[in-house]
Amino acid sequence: MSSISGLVEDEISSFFESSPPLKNKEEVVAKLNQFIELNSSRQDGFNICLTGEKRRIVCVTSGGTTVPLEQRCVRYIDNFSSGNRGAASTENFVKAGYAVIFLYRRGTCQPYCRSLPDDPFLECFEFPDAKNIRVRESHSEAVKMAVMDQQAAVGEGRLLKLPFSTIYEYLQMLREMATALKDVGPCSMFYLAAAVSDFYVPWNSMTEHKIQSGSGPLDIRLAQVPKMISILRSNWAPKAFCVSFKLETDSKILIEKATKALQKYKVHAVVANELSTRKEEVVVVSSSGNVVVRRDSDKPESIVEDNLIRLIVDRHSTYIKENHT
Ligand code: 9Z3
Repeated sequence: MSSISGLVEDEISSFFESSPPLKNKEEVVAKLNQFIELNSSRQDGFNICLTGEKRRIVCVTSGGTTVPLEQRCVRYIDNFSSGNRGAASTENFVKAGYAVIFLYRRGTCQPYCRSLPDDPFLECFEFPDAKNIRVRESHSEAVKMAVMDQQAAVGEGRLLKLPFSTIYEYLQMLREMATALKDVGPCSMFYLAAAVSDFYVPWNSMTEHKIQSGSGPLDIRLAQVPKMISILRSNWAPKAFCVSFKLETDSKILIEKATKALQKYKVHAVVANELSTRKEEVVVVSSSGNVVVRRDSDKPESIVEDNLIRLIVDRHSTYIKENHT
């Protein structure tokens, strides 16, 4: 594995040095280590594992990162992502036997909640009388499945959910996660579906208080966020299987950009998707060629992640076989 250039490394170091430290770092690290320890000691119930293989652990990132404009943040720039891809992928990874660390943007879509209405708390319940509360018949199956599946995943120690909001929190948490997973080696995977800001306001050059409107139009200079995938691949977790995503709105440049990302960041696959069709189809770009993955349109319940995760799990199995020591 060729290491990244000194310049990129300097940019990355200075990004972290100037970031506001994670508020709950000890708690995050403790939860991560406990989850990883629990799952690395398990070989049970993993229907796709190879003989003697430990339980696989995937880190799924989901939702968009925010870029604060003020240190005491009132305004921020956001990145589009509902979190649907990450949540649906998490469900499929758990189903395939993986333990999942779900690193998600606060307030975005959660695993097992896709069949619930937008405001489940207010829409799913009714009061037959003043003393009782019950689930409406129309939502009972969806609520039952959501609660049971989520509780089973968490109860079996297969799902750890960690929230972020800002680009600073996201990248620091990703680094903690990669460092914690380093020893899991080829059985670990990074599935980077979060929509990560390309531009940000460096903390040191950010105003502390709310920007005032009295001084006329606002000029903001955004710096480029250093691409962390390269250091994740070369230093943080070089043995992990790594899947990144490429989002474009212009389908004409999508595959070319995804292919460039594959080569530049040396990830194992890039999932290319176009904004308007992302729920129907994606293209998995890798060194073994490009595969179009579609939702089964003849099955109304089918989602593209069912077929996508099947393919990714398959690729991960091959990777483990090739790198098993
Ligand atoms: C994706 O491309 C995801 O598939 C979506 C999912 C964000 C489109 P939703 O959350 O949508 O289901 O609504 N994620 C990665 C987007 C991204 O920021 N990629 C970077 C890029 O394209 C590389 S890290 O340059």
